Amino acid sequence: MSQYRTFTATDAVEYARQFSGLENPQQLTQALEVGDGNLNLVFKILDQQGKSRVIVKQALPYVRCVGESWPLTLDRARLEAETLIEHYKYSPEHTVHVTHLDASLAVMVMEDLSEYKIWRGELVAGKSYPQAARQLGHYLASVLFSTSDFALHPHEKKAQVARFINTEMCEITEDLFFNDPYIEHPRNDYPPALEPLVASLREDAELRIAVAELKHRFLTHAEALLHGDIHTGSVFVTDSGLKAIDAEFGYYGPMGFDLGTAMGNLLLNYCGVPGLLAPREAAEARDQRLAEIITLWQTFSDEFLTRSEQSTRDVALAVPGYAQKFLQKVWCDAIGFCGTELIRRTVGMSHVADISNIADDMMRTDCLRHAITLGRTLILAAGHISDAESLVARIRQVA
Ligand code: SR1
Ligand code: MG
Repeated sequence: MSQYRTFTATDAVEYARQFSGLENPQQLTQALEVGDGNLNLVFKILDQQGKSRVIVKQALPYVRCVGESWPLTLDRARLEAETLIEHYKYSPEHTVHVTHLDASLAVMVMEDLSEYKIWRGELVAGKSYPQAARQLGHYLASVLFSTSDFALHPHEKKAQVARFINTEMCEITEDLFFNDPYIEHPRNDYPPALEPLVASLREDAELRIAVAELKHRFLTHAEALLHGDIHTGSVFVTDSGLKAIDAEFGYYGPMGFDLGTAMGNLLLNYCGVPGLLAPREAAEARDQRLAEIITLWQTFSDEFLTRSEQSTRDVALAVPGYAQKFLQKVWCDAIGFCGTELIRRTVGMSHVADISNIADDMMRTDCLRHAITLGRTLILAAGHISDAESLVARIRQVA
């Protein structure tokens, strides 16, 4: 059993030489630390020609973006690697390939994805990837169906629920999504001009009950092995491909959480583009984000239904009409969770470049206001929006 130590670049190269699985590991000579997320160290391991060949990722014993004052379990590296390995079984085309894990060092080795770009960065730059929403819908349908009671033997499903208990990472989500934005909390972060709007969230009894209901579902509904943090910064894209990464929040939860997180991040971009792009490009980008939300849901639900018709294992769940009924609930959850993602990324501590990168203070505040108002509308309307077209119509009504 290895003793945990935080890797230097030299350690990462040495480790990659041992565990990359490459035919000629001695070609690996240099490491670049490229982690720009909130939590971990990420090293690109380069060969003698300076080409990145493999990735070494290590969890730190604290939240990287905050520092040692916020300690965090190292077991998240195991949970991340095992979630990705599980998802890779069911969607190898859309999941990063983890090839090695050492849980005691909190280190994993995975395929290099240098030809891919982070979807959020591309969206912020005004670039669209027409295939991405369909591929994300396909990924989510494949992994969520295949890890659920529709597909697994009940003994295996229960063993998986236990294996993927992710107490500390879930607690972060429980606090940041469902608590902080609706109370006065030092982690919250928004401009003073928005105080009246944020205060009105705290005082909105109907909203607070709807958020409580969503949190309760997040706490209790072990429907499938979720990615747990599938925002556009956890998705790599090329013109033809898409891969999910960064699954340290993976656990058994409600399917609508993953769909809602993805939809919420498309809507954060929708809210931010007027501050990032020229008016004509912004209008085009907005139409694209709404079309992507429709495609994401259509692909997910079509693929989920096809799979349920062909391979539902449980005789009761296989009864005609049940999968459709279940998907209605997933849809309703997804809209609600989407609303909570919009609010926690604007009122809470963890903001996104789609809005933070807006240089003009007034414009940025207007975009934040729009996202908060949209989030509240969606949380409250979630049970009354029957399909993706109606959702888009409702989004367009919120100015
Ligand atoms: C303290 S971690 C803050 C956020 O970063 C991660 O990417 C998750 O989205 C988490 O909520
Ligand atoms: Mg992440």
